[in-house]
This record gives sequence, C-alpha cells and structure tokens, in this order.
Amino acid sequence: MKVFKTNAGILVIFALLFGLNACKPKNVGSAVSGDAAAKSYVAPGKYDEYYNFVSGGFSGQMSVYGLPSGRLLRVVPIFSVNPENGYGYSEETKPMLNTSHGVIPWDDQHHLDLSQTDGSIDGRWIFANANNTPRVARVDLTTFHTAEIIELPNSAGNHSSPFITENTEYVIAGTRFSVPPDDKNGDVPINTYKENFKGTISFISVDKDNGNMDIAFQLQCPPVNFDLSHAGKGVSSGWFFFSCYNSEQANTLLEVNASKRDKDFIMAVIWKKAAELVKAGKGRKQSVKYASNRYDEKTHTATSTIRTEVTVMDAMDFPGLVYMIPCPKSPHGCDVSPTGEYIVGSGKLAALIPVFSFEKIQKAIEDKSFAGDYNGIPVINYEAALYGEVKKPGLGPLHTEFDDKGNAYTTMFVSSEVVKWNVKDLKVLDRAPTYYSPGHLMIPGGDTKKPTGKYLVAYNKITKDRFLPTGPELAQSAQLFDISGDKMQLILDYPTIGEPHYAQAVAASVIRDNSVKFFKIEENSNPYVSKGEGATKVVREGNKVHVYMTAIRSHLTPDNIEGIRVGDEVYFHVTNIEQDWDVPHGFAVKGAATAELLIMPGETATLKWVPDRVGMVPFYCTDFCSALHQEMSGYARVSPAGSNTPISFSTGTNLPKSDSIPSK
Ligand code: RUQ
Ligand code: CUA
Repeated sequence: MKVFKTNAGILVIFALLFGLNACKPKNVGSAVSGDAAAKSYVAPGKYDEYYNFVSGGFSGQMSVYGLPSGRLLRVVPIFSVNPENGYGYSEETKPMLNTSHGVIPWDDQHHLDLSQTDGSIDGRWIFANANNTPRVARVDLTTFHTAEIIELPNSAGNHSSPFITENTEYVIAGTRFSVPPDDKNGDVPINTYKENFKGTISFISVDKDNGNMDIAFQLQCPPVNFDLSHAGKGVSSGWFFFSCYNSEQANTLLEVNASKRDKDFIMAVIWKKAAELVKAGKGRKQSVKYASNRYDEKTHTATSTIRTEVTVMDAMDFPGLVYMIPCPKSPHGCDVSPTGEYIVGSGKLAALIPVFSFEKIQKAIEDKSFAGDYNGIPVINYEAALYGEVKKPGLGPLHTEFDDKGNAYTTMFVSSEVVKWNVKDLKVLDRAPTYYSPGHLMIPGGDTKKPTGKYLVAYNKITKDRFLPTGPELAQSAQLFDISGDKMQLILDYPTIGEPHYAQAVAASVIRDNSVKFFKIEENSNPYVSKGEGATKVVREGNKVHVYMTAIRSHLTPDNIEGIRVGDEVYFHVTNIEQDWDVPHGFAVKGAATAELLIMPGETATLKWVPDRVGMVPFYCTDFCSALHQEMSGYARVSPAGSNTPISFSTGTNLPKSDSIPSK
C-alpha cells in the first residue's frame, strides 16, 4: 500500500482507513503456528503468569484478564454504574460518581497506568482516566475496588491521561479539548478559539502512604489537542512528554483543518521545575469547582467533597519550563524508552516514526537551536532534537511499547500490523499482521524502566469476522503474541469488553498475595453496621425507615418486616457477617428502582427502596451462597400511607398479628 502525496493526501489516507480489509492476508490460519495452543494454555486449576488490566473504553469499566490464557477474571467498575454488584447504586458508592455536574453514571475509559516505585511496577494501585467528564480514578489492587475519583477543572476530554511519574509522585492529565478556562466567560463565539481557548495539563499529587490524590497544580498551555503522554525516566527523569495535534488551532472539521500542518508537536515539560516553582509560591489561585471522591474501606462508604480552588501556572510566563518539538503529523502515541533516552512520537498520518533523543534535546536547548516559538513557547529545531527516523514502518503508527532486549514495537492502525524495530539502529526487524486495525498494544512493564520480553498484546478495532457474529455489534478483540524469539508469533485471540484502549500487565506474584480475602467485621465502622443478629433492628425516623439487617448462610435477619408505608424511604443496611473468603450475599427487593447489592463478607451496603403500592413485597439473596440459598429470603409488608401498622420485625418467630394490636 502506498500513501500518495497530493493536496488531498490526507483524504487518501482516510480512504485507506476504511478500506483496510484489503490488507487482510488471504489465509488467516497460516499466521498461527502449530505450538500456539500449548503456549497460551493454562490448565484448569492453574493460575496465569500475569494480571492484564484492560481499559473498557465506552463501558467505563476496567477488565482484568489472566495472561497467557486470555481468561476474563473480573470487571472492575470505575466510572460507570455496575448493576452486577451495585456500584453506583448502593447508598455507599453513589458519591463515587459525583461531579460538579451532579452524579454521572457513565464515562469513557481509555488509559490505565500501574503505580511505580523507581520506574518499576509496585502493584499498589492502578490509575484510570475518564475521557468525557474529565476525571482520574485510583483503583486499590488489594481489593480491586475504585478507591478514589478526582474531577479535573479547566479540562474537557481528559485523553492524555493518566500517566504517572516514575515514583508515582504525580498522575498527569492533559486535556484533549482546549476550552476557555472555568473562571472565564465560556459564552464566546467558537471561532475565537485562538484567543479564548486554553489547553490545560493537570498535575495530581499522590500521597505515597495512602494514595490520596489532590490537584497539586495545573499548567495552562496554548490551545491544542493533547493526545497522549509519558513521563521521562532514568536520564530524562523530571520531564514529561505530551503529543499534541491540532497545532492549526482549528475549531471545525478537524478531520481536514487539524491535518494541514506537516508537523505538530511533542510538548516537553520539566515537571520537577514546575513543582518547585509552585512550592515557591508561583502561580495564581483560580476559583473552580470539582469533586474529590474517596472510598473508605473501614466504613465501606464513599464521600464526595466539592473543592473550589486550584493553582494555575501559565506556561508562557515561565521561560525554560516548556518546549515544543516538531513531530510529523498529528502525533498520537508518545512513548519513552526504558532508559528514558528516546522519545517516540507516532504520527497517525506520518509515513515514518520519529525518535527523539533526550540528550540532543538538552543540547538543542543549550545551543538555543530554536525555530521560533509557538504561542510564546520555544520550538526546538526538528533535526536538532531528532535521533533518527524509523523508515517505512507501515501505515498509521499509533503506539509503541518496549521489551527487555532493546526493541520497540509499534502498532500500525492502517496497515493492520505490529512492527518490531531496534531502538538503537532504528531498523525494522519483524512485522506481524493483526486482525484488524490495532490501537494500543501492551507488553508487561512495556512503558516502565523494566519491561519484560515474553508477551505482547495488541488491542484491535474493527474485528470483523474474527468471532461468531452477534448481530451488528461485534466483540472487540485482543491478540496475544509470543515475542520471546526473533519473530513475533500470534498465539491467541480473545474477545474483550467495551472497547479496549491502553492496558497494563504485571507478574501475578506482584499482586496475588496482597489480595484481601474478606473484611474484618470488627473493623467495620459503617454507621449502619449490624455486627451480629442481636444488633439488627428496624427504626422509623419520620418517613425514613432504616432496616439494620444481617446476612449469613442461609437467612436474612430480620426476614419479616411490618409497618412500612407507601411513600416511605426505606433503607436496607445489609451487613454480611460471614468471615470467610468467597461468601458474598446479594440483596434485592421487588419493585425497588435500583440494582441489587452484592455484599462481601464483613461489609455493609445499603439499598434504598421507596414502596409505591400497598402489598406484600419479597426480598431475597441473589448470590447462590449455599444449598439453601433459595430459602434466603423474606417479606416486607407495605401498608397505606398514614396507616397505623406499627413497625415490627422478626426472624424465625411469629410475632402477634399486628392487626390485633389496637391502633393509637
Ligand atoms: S487511544 S487507539 Cu489511547 Cu484513546 Cu490510541
Ligand atoms: Cu446468601 Cu444466597
């Protein structure tokens, strides 16, 4: 396939984007070698070697697979409600999804980054971005629970995010859409983009003991679209690199108008210096509004706080903090080699891959080898920063990861392949077809100082014909390659949930032994906990009824409740008093306009129910917990609004019929 350089060159490439099935090899089966099955086979009862965390894209969730089997182990809800376990539906978890716009039940989750210590994955947390309503989340890898979500002001389309520094000092988030800052009048003509819009980068500090995130400061930059980023490491420690497109600063038909310039930029930020400046009191306080939501594993409850101030630094006011490096053409991926010396920009519309040298960037800055400025930010001469170009790598380079042998692997969206090349001499060493257009790829540790060299996974778009058809909506696909030899070898296809974008993986041993088995009931400090059946009760407070309930195999206490009236707000606070691994109980109420609860041993969760009619309403455990699970149920009697039926509750004893109790 050839890219024709005409005035309409871009359109030729776009035509290729849609005609990509032409690239499909005739005999797909031949791409898989004979021993592939043995290489990805994990026998029943055996564990996988790696945890693979995969972004869910428009599902808003993160999925966890085992590698090399491709078995789906868990879906962790982050930005989207999950009726399967009540996330976002229980009273305790609703605040996690609060924002300055109120509760939002969904987002678009693209990138994940595992926490690191000294550039190696430490297995403590994984960070996730929300692309639509800008937020960053932290998932605790001892519980696989979303522990925290922080909203980002001055941002819109949090795509270049969340990428971390090599000791997890900061999580960094660049806005995809430039917009007028939150404290400025946003009610301006759209075509005043150049004057009124700004591109903001957020630096979120991470407490090294408990992981708590705070917006340390924001850097206001010229209006462009920040696409991806990665931290410097090793020699480039203290720096951060962002790919930006739309350096044309177009505000309409970006497909054409943001594809005009031959080169856009990689923006280099010396974050260490920025952090020092902020510490020294630089920057201005801006009033904003954003939510900071934290989940407490002792109360099993999230709280949401609206914060009202950030420190903003204007990149243009601090010479020597930010530099632009020209990068062909509409760069997407921005990846840094394990030593930190090489920065790879992947221009979606470029026919080569530029590799920049950190050392040469330093020299260029020293020599003032600049080609003017971009909105006041010095632009380093392309040649002065360039280490070299990977020639004829394929079409549509998107993302690059690294192995432990000095090689890089880049996905080619348009020519549907993964291309392996040597980081030192920039020679293409191997290419493997993918089915079909790969977006991200992932090597365990492939963006850290210590990559591995055994497996690579490509996350593909447009998976036409790879799996049995399921109507118009097809499964998304991941493909696992063995990269231990000179040639990449396809060993497994497996479908994924949502649309996978970036992913991470780490040796199972880093995470497995820290996994929490159950919550200690004596440590449960939920205000509505019942630590034993004797502590259960039903309490009316005005039109609110609080049911303090326990669940243990195979009954709920209380299981007969009377005195509830139409229009009451009934809160079932259910504590699972089991103290054993793998014994959750579920809880559901007929007609309740919410999802079930799935309550882990030692945990308390609350379901809200507003009865809308008189009658008998069953509730039951939804998780098949024992042979007598079907018996784990009860009844709530609903009387008319204003009725005198007193509150009563019991389990295993029939109370006197309340109808015989004289009403007051
Ligand atoms: S993206 S397919 Cu990370 Cu949203 Cu590149
Ligand atoms: Cu508890 Cu079924």
